[in-house]
Amino acid sequence: IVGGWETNIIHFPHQISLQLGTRHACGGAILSPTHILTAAHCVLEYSKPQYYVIRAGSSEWATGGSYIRIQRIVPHPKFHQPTHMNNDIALIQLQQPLVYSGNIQPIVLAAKQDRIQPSAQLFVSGWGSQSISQMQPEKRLRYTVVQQRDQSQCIRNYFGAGTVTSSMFCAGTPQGGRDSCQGDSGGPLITSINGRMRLYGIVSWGLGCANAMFPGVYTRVSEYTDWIAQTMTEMV
Ligand code: 4AZ
Repeated sequence: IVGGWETNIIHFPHQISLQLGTRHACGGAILSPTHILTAAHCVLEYSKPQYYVIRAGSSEWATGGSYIRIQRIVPHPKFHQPTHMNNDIALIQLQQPLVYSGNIQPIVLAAKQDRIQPSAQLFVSGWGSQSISQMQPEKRLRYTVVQQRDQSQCIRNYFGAGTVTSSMFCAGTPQGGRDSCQGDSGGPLITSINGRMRLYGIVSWGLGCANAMFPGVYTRVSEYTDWIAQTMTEMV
């Protein structure tokens, strides 16, 4: 997270750290006691579930909370990273159910018809780096506040560098300076919809971090509610 603040997991109890071996790899969001939502590009390299664990309920990715193994990974069937980043979404099933507490809570998905104001505050959180040159994740959870950027402007800005589709949205600030960054991928972007916090985006990609011209690009969660519901049912 660039241009944000340290926080406590109690304020983002849906946030998890997805780890490869003992290293933080990506973020994720709790949907149910046994289901985590993350980005497909986070689980593509080593899609064998036995290589992964998650940590929930801790402000520090390396210690505390609940440390749980993964049973199954289902990347979106139409994710093809070599071509582009479209459909960058994956479901993870845990071996043991999470026990909910103040530090461990599910987040409800934004619904298909949900619309947000351009001025809506979007909260993105994670252990990712505070600058593009930082190689290690942060020890403690951080967050920042961004706004959705104009879709056609974002498509134009990324022209030649990447394809922003209608299943993605861009978020940042007019001046730049606030963004998700390396290590935040797969993590949650939440916002208040009709007075309730909803999962609106998944950290997916971007050119560098916190550049006003190149805002963060997020998977538009509301495009995938059917796939998520159906896949969760099939996973049980
Ligand atoms: C990454 O490499 C990454 N600024 C995550 C988010 C963004 C860029 C890169 C968005 O995981």
